[in-house]
Parts: sequence; C-alpha cells; structure tokens
Amino acid sequence: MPSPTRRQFTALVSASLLAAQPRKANIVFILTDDQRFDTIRALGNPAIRTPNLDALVRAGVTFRNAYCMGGHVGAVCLPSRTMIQRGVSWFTAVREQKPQPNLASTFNDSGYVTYQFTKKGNTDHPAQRSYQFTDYPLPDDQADRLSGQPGRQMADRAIDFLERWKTDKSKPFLMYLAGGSPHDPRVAAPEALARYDAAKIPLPPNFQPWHKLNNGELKVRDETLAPWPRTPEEIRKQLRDYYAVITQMDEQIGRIVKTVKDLGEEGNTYFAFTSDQGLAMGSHGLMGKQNLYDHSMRAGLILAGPGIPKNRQVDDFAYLFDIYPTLCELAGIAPPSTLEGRSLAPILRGQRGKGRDAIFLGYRDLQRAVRQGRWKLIVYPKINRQQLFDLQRDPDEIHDLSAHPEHATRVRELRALMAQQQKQWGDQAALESAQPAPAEVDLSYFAK
Ligand SMILES: [Ca+2]
Repeated sequence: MPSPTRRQFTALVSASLLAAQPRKANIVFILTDDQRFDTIRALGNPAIRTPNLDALVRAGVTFRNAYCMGGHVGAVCLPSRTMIQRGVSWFTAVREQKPQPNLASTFNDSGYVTYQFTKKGNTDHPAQRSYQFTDYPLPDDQADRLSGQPGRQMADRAIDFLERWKTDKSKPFLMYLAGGSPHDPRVAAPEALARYDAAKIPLPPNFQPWHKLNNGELKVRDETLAPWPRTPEEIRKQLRDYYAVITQMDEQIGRIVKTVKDLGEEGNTYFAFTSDQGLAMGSHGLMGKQNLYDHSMRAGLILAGPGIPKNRQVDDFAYLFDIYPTLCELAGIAPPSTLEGRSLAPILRGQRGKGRDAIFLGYRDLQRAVRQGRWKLIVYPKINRQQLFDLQRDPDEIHDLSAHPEHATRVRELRALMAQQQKQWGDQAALESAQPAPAEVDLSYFAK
C-alpha cells in the first residue's frame, strides 16, 4: 500500500482530530406552565413538596428575579413562549413576523439533535417547526388514561427520545420540554391530593376577596376560575390542587433527570428550568396572569451543569428570553445578532454588575411596570392610577406607597425610567388617558 501523500495525511489527521473532539454539552430545558415562583420548597415554601426541583436548586444557580416580560394577549403563555424561543421582547416578536433565528435553529446549525415536547399552537410557529423531533400531548379524547398524571406524557416521551438518542451518541442533544402543567384544569391523582390538607395550606399573604382597582382585565377567562368574592376556602382548595399537580409534575421531572444520569450524561448536560410565568391564585383578589404583580410575572429560573456553582441563589435581574443566549454561551455557540436577550453566564460565573439595571413589564395596553433595585412602579393607563411598592420591605406588594409625599420624587423618576424603557423596547402604549375609566370597583361590578 503506497504511503499517503502529504495532503491525504493532513486530511487524515484533521479527521481524527475532529473525531477526538469532545461532543458539545447536552441541554435539557424544562418549562412548566403557570408555576408561581413560590411553589418550589427549596425557594422558601414549606407547604409544598418538590424534592426533585429542590435537588435542582441545590445543584445550580437560581435567579430569584427572573421575569416574563408580559404580553399582548390574555393567553400570556403564547408571547412568553415565543419570547423564550426567539430571544426577543414581545414588542419585537409582535412587530417582526418574518421567520427569525430561534433556539432550535441555532442549535440545529451547531450540530445538535433538537427535540421538543410542547403544547400545540402556544408558541411562534416557525420556532416550533424548527425542532427536528416533536411530540405533542395527546388530544383530550385520547388522554383519558393519563388523567390525574400531570407531567407523565412529557416524561414518557422525553425518556423515549433519550432511549433513541443513546443508540447513536455522535451528536449532542437539546431538549425543550414545555408541558401544560400546572395550568388549569388541574387534575391530580387521589394519592397526590391526599398529601395535602387544604385547611392547612397557608393563604398568600396578599390574599384579597377581589381586586379593588380596575386593571382592565378583571373578567378575563382566568379570573372566572373562582367566584367573587374569593373566599379563603375556595383559594385553599385550588392551592391544594395546584400543589398536588406540581408535586406529581416534580416526580416526572425527577424521572427525566434520572434518565440523563443513567445514560452517564450528567457531567456533560446543562439543565435549565423555569415556567412561562406565574399565577395569582388568590393574591390581590386575582386568579390569573393578566397582571404585572410579581406572583404572576416572576418565575423560578434554575441553571445547573458543568462549571455552574452549586446551591446558589442570586438577585440579579433576568428576563426569561435571556435563557436562549445563556444556553448558547454555555454550549460555546455564538448567539444570533437578532437576539435582545443577554447571556446570564457572566452572572453564573459570579461576575458582579453584569445584570440588567431595570426590568420593564407590560400587559396589552392596560398595564405597564418598571422595577429598579427594590422599587417597583405599576401604571394603569386606562384609569390614570399607579402603585409603588418597596419589594425589599414588602415583597408581596401589599402597601402602595405611590401617594405618599416622601416618595413623589421616586415616582417621578420611575415614570421617567418607564418612558425610557418604552423607547428602548419600542413600546408605543400611552401611559395615561384623557378620559379615564372609573378606577375603583366594588363587588357589584362582578355581578354584571
Ligand atoms: Ca402559562
């Protein structure tokens, strides 16, 4: 056999070097639906049982101030999931309808196998179509046998995918697991419900029988899921169902994590966990996510994997659409230039002063909010009202300080910051009305 020419030899060496290069890290990104920040035991709620999410909190870094930016429709899940998949604000997502780079397309281009389990029609369609492999939940009429097993389908399909992947491990995988729990209807198994005594579940500290300010969206679908006035008994019963569903979902997340470990991939896999936004569940007299209070817009965001510090919680601000560029950086991939999200990797590395200075939130043209440091201002443009909260002393947003004279300067500054943020994100909404609607509502409003 003749010896290889110099060119052939170079090609051979290059090929063997390529083959010897370690595979990029795998990504498992789990997105739950409507899961409040305070429904993970390790984040400070002793009334709920979430051993697998607690383990994830201990394994990585939790962002305590990660926000969904809001949305232009009552089904906030849709803009939230679109922002997450496209790495841009909802203002940009609404304006820019042409297909854009998305999480799956970026990882496809970098040699990944991309898989999703996702609610149908609840995300930007081009982004959904970009995944190489997709499983949708069974239609309701076929899913009866899985009733009372929230998260089960998602875990079964995810594990099926991993079992197929292990027959050819040449490419790393990105899994986006975006199930529909604990979104209503919340059907838990009897044994899961039996773990919770509704009478003993604490009410949220900001529980109210109804929302006294007309935020413009008091009768939207989610708000009709409990009668007015909200009663402690009804809210406790709904919280029991919510917690039981989350506990069952947590078990299924545990099955997925265990499968990754059993494949020997734990040391080469990043886990990202969050929810598309929170939920009111009786807080402020509300039930849904069509408001800008922290209980509805904040979500627990956990990142864990090789090189990420363990069991750390940080207060740096983040948007959920920062996850996309963060996963890019963790995987060593250059993020597309269209992204408005910012990588959180410097914060994971412990670098201070790398986070956002402020958080801006919006809901339709009905509500706007800005947070800077401990202060949060919510503006209701249709009724010319505002609320100022000191989240350090009042994390439950109970005491509105906006009318206190000693905070007048602060309110002015936060309104100026809000206007600047509107400009930055391309938000055209007016912040006040020439003919405002009546601001206060009493119980008779809900009878109509
Ligand atoms: Ca949702």
